[in-house]
Order: sequence, then C-alpha cells, then structure tokens
Amino acid sequence: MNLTIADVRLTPILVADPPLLNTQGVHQPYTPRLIVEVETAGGVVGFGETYGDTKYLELARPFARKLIGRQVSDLNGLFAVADEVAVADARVSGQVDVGGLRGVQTADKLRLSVLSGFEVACLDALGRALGLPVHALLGGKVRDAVEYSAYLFYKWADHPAGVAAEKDDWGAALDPAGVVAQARLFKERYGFTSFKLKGGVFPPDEEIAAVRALAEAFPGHPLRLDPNGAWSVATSLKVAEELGDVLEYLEDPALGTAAMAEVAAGTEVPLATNMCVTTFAEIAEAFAKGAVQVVLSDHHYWGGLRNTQQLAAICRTFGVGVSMHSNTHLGISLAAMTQVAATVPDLHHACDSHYPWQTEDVLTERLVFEGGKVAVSDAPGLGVEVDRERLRALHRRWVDDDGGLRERDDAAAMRVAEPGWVTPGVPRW
Ligand code: GKR
Ligand code: MG
Repeated sequence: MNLTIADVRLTPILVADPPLLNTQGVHQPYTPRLIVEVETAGGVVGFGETYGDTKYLELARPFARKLIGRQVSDLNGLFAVADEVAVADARVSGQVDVGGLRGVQTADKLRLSVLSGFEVACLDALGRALGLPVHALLGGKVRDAVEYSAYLFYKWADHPAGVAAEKDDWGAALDPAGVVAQARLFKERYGFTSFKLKGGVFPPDEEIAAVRALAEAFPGHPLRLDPNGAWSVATSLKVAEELGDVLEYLEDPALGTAAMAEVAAGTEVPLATNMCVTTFAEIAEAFAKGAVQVVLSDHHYWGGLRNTQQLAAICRTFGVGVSMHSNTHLGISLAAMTQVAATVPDLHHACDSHYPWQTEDVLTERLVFEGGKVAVSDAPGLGVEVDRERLRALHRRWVDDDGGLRERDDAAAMRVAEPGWVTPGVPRW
C-alpha cells in the first residue's frame, strides 16, 4: 500500500445560502467553501472541506504543494507544514486580528483552519486505504449517532430583490411566531429536539419573547440563545435572569473573556462560547476566570479532528463541557464533525450544524438527520462520496463570480437592503 501523497487538488466553490440574519448583517446568497482532495500514489482519494474565502485559499495553495511526497498518515507533520507556510508567507506570519463571528482571527487560526481541511482529507484517504472509518483512526466511536440541535435564525423570506439567489422554502422568521414556525419545520423535517436561536439581531426583549415562545411550544426541550457577543454585561445578566428557567445555556452573550467572566459571576445560567475560547492559548485565562462552562469546538479553526479531541480532554479535565460550533458548511464537514463527535466521551449537548440550511452539496447522497441525529458511518474514511459533476457546478459558480462573493461579508450583503449599514459596535445593546 503506497500512502505517499502524489497529488493535492483544491476546488473553491460558492454554495447557496438563505438570507439568515445575525448581528453583523445577513448571509450573502452564496458562501465560499474550499474542497480539498488528497490523492495517494496508490490512487486513493480523500476529501476535506474548510472555509473558502481568498485568505484561506491563498494559504491553502502553498500548503498543498508542500504535501506532495509526504505520507497521508503523517498527521503531526501537517503542523510543521503549516509553520513552513507561515514563514514563507510574511502576510500571515503577523497577527491578522480582524474581529468576527468566529472570535479574533489570528494568522495562526487561519493556518489551522486551512490545516483542518488537509487533515480531514488525509484521514479520509488513510481510512479508505486501510478499510477503516475515520472514527477508528481517532481511537474508536463511543456512540452510534451524534445529536444535533436545530439552528434557528431570524430570516427574510428572500434575498433582496434584484440579487441573484436560489429560492428556499423556509419562509420568513422575524418575530416569535415566525421563530416557532421555523422550529416546528426543523422538528418535522429532521426530528431535532434541541433548539438554538441566533440572536443579536433584534433588541433583547424581542429575542427574550422569541425564546419564551419556543419554551411554550416545546416544553422541556433544551433551548439556547446566541447573540454573538452583542450585549453588555448588564443586558446579558438581564436576559439570563429572564430566561434562566428555560435556557440550557447562553452562548457568547458578551464579547471577550473579561465580559463573559463578569456575566458568569452574576448568573447560574451556564455560558457557552465559540468566540472567546477559540484557540488553546485562550483556554487558561477563560477557565481560571470561570468565564465559560461549555466550549464549542469548530474542528476547522481548532486545527482538525485530533485537536478537537485534545480540546475535549482539556475541557473534561477542568470540568468544562464541550460541544460543537458550526458555520455554513457542506456534507464533508458534517461527516467529519460526526466522526470526531462520535469519539468524544462527555458530549452532553447537541452539536450545532448549519447543514439543513444548505440545500446544495457536493455529495452523491446527503447526510440524513433522523430524530435530530446523524448516524456514525462505519464505512471506510468519512463514509461519504463526492459527486464530481456537483462539485464542478459549484466551482463554475465560483469561477463566474466577479469576486464580490468570494469573501463572506454579511455587512456588505445587508447594505444591499439597507444602504449605509455598518456592523454595529459592541456592545450593541
Ligand atoms: O452563520 O450567521 C451565522 C453564525 O452567526 C455564524 O457565523 C457563527 O459563527 O454560528 C456561529 C456561532 O455560533 O456563533
Ligand atoms: Mg456562537
């Protein structure tokens, strides 16, 4: 069996996204993703998926070239390659520091996000070559299915008039009744029993009313609210007080470890984050200050599936919960999330996934949620097959784009409907 990497292919794509609202703006009609393929000299191909904005793509290209001749099994070596790429590319060796919904973006984090696409592709190829599922390469599954939560968004019925976009069938959700109707659809279509509402869009009282309406419609079901750090400490505490009896956790109510620690000190409601603990370096301070009770890993920016396992082990050691964050993604990423989540012993919260919002995919068969869960595949690798024609079609869209959609920019998308919109300063309320 020849496991030497003989070829690496990168395919940037644009994938349809509905008009989902968040505190920065609204999703663009198409979101960039990058599909990574690693082919061994033995002819086995493995797939990975990660963020596809230009800055990721620019890092992925030299990374891909450096992989040729290495072994797909050399997963630790990927970190050395990431360092070499950084040294070679002065633009990413300093701090990038653009704030955003995925926490502070450092050059390190960009590299890890790129690395994760290659790590998943290597694991997929290795698993296929050995006839083993990825979870077996990660030590073995401890559950047969992984639970996901319904990821509710305030949403327009359509993208603004005149904007080229795909039509979706979810309708609008702009008030408590709309949010409950969306939740019912999620339950009906996928069987989800736990619900997360993306907040930070409307004044807190309106979002409190929406969560109350969800609690009435789905008594006893786990509920979460995530305003992406849009609130002050005082507002966060008020929301925690008003919703304390129905919330499983409050996610990133305020921005940054210091503010989160202040909120945590003033409420019994557990706080979760995918914004203030997004790297290993951020763990010590956040845990010492008791700022978070649940860390939401995103295997993309944490640097892959094995780093996610390491994060889970650290969380376990400190009695902090772990679950999973998600961004707009396709089936390769959902398969990767499911494989790693299957190996994490103390997974007490349903993971997030945007997948139901993506009607397009590059897979021959989409992954299925049954009773809100995705079954853990025991097939070799990730257990998914890529449809080359679908991949080509989504790549063609990327090629044909004039560059306007190649970066995810929710504020720019909002300006189409509301000229003059700028991402609100924090705290917004
Ligand atoms: O897709 O609008 C969105 C989300 O707000 C996403 O960008 C966040 O990264 O889902 C994420 C979160 O939980 O913060
Ligand atoms: Mg979040």
